[in-house]
Formats: sequence, C-alpha cells, structure tokens
Amino acid sequence: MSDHEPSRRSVLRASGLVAVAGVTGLAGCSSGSQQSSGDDTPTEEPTPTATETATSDGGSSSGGAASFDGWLEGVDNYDGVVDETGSGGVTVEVGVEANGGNYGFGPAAVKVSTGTTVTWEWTGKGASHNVAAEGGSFESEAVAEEGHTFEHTFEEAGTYKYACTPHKAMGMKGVVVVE
Ligand SMILES: [Cu+2]
Repeated sequence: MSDHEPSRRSVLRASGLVAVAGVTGLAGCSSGSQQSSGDDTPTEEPTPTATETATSDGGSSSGGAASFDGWLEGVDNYDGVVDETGSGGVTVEVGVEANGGNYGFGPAAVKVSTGTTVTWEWTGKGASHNVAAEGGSFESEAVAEEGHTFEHTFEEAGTYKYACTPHKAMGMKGVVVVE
C-alpha cells in the first residue's frame, strides 16, 4: 500500500478547492460592483421654519411684547407665546433641554385665561430647579425630583415673569401671560 497516493489526492482536492474559492471570489467581486444602493435613499428633509415668523414681529415699540422687556432675551427655547387661553389647566415642564443643558421651562412663555391654574412639573433633569416669580407672587422650593409639581392659580390679569433661581443667569426663565 503506498502512502503517497492519498496525500497526492488530497493535494489535488486542495487545489480544486482553491480554484473554486477563486471563482466565488470573482463572483463576489462582480456582484459587489452592482451596488443597488444609492438610488432610492430618501434624502428629502422638510424644513420646519414656519413657526418662527409667528412671534418675531419686530417687537420693539409695542412695549417689548416679544421678549417681555428683555426677560426672555437669550432664552434659547423661547419661540413664541403658547396660547392656552381657555384651557382648564396648563402644565409647564421644569428642566427641559435648553440653554446649554436641561435648563429650560417648557414652554418658556404661555398665555392663559384669568383663573387658570398652571402646574409646573419637574422632569428630573438638570439638577435642582425652582419656580420663582419676579416680585415674589409665587415661589416653589428647589427640588430635583422627577414628577414633582408646583401649582399657582393666576387670578389677576397681567404678565408674570419667573425664573429658576440657580439657573436664571443661564437663561432658565419663563413668562405666564394672564388675560
Ligand atoms: Cu434650574
């Protein structure tokens, strides 16, 4: 029994496998060049810029209605007064993403009817926040806990500016317009 035959067969078989591998390699190359991607990629992006025009009405001579005498200037999540007049209750989030972190009220400015209760609800983000009215007509404690709430019922018409005391300088400010 010669020992060489089996080894020669295995060599042949091995070279056959190499050949097969070479063919599939070529097939892989040609199929790879077909690249069916690139045609149907949906690159249409709708540009949502329609909301900006609603509030930026020049506001300089009209008593600073747009920025509330500068109170909301630089408050980067302020994009207009959200009209909630007629709503039974309004919720404003405390600690929405704004002003370089979670230092915003959402929405920053809201308009409500006289007698409306506004509920501030803490998101739990951005550390400890409070809700403190300019002039002191309402003020919450400073808390960080998600789900914490603070309420104030606005019985008199007017413009109520408020801020988060620790983050006021960063732009964590808001307004409630009561009419
Ligand atoms: Cu804060």
